[in-house]
Amino acid sequence: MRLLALVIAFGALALGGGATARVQVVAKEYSFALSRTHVQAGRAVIELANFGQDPHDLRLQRVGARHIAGLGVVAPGTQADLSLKLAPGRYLLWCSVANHRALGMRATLVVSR
Ligand SMILES: [Cu+2]
Repeated sequence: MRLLALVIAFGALALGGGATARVQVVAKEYSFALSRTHVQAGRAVIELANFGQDPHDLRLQRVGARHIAGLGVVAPGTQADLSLKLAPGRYLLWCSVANHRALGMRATLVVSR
């Protein structure tokens, strides 16, 4: 019963206005696959999960903005979370290790208001 109450409370939170969007980025040699490519503006947690055999990192930049956010290198078989606030726009995500971006480790995330 207590568990059910918790589940309901969590569901209400997830539907509420201040919900945090979660996006998982699966990194492999050499691709970035996003669990979702559209989120609402606001708080977000982006998880970089390294399913590959080499270290990878994450860079994220809103098109037209100068600031680049990101995560340091994540070892194979591990993951890391980046918490941030996303303004509406189009974001480019990529791995900045060596030439991984050119090899295909890039993706686009659209943030709507
Ligand atoms: Cu990489």
